[in-house]
Order: sequence, then C-alpha cells, then structure tokens
Amino acid sequence: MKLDELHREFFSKDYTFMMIKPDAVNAGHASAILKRVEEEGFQIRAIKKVRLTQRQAELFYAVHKQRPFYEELTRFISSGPVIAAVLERENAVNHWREVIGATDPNEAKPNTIRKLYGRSKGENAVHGSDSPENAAFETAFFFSGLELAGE
Ligand code: 3AN
Repeated sequence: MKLDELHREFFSKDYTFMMIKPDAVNAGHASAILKRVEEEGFQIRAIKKVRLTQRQAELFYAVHKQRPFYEELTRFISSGPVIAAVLERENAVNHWREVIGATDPNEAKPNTIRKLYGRSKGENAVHGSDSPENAAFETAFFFSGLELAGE
C-alpha cells in the first residue's frame, strides 16, 4: 500500500498539516490557536508537542533549501518546541491557509492567526501546508501510521 492510500483510508475528508511555531508556543498562544482550529470546523486527528533538532528542521523544510532565509528558518524552528497537528475538514488546505493569512503578518488580513499572533515573516506563529501533496509529506514526516490509526 502506498502512503497516500493509507492516508485516504484514515481520513474521510481532506486534511492538512499545521504547526504552531516556537514564537507562538513560547508566548502562550497555543490554546487560543487550537480553539480557533475547532471554531473553523477542523477536527484534530493527531497532535504532538516536539522540539526539532536543526537537522530535522532542515529536512522538513528541504524544499526551501535554496531560499536565502533557509538557515534562519531552520534555526528558528528548532529554537523551541512546536505543536504539530493534522487537521481534517472539507477543503482543508485552502481553508487553513485563509485562516492563517499571508506569510508576512503586516500583510495578513484582520483576524487571521498571523495578523493576531505573528511578529515577522519568519516568526509568524503558524505553518500550513500549501498543497495536498505537501500535506501528505508533512503529515508523514511528523506522524507514523501507528499514530494516525491508533485508538
Ligand atoms: P508560507 O508559510 O506562508 O507558505 P513560504 O512558503 O514563503 O510561506 O515560506 C516558508 C517559511 O519560511 C514560512 N513559514 C516563513 O515563516 C519562512 N519565511 C518566509 N520568508 C521569510 C523571510 N524573509 N525571512 C525569514 N523566514 C521567512
């Protein structure tokens, strides 16, 4: 069975991967962000708090390897614990990206999570997958089949 077949077996709707970044965890915004997740109609299918090593962060963000902020980004993401979760909902990827808002909190719409809790382009409180393919990769990076399918 391919990984995407396992995911299809586990989820009945679309899903996305989200992460509350170290800035928001450290500032005590995690519970407000998770409340918003539920208010937006997402079901939290898996969740964990974990501190990545810089090497693990480099692998997670490998698609951004050539970007000038790669080193800064991976150093920041590994600077403290993150809360990673898999969220299920219709149109999950697009809806979560609307809820979090633009990468730069200054450009994010009112009431988006990055507008409310972000500080800068790097320290912008949350992550959201940008496509169903990346949601599958990111989910598999953080959560095993055992964790997804456990009772
Ligand atoms: P998004 O997370 O909105 O899809 P991307 O794909 O442009 O944004 O960037 C990936 C990650 O890199 C973002 N989560 C963001 O925090 C970080 N990032 C983007 N631009 C910068 C920057 N100029 N300086 C530091 N970090 C950045």
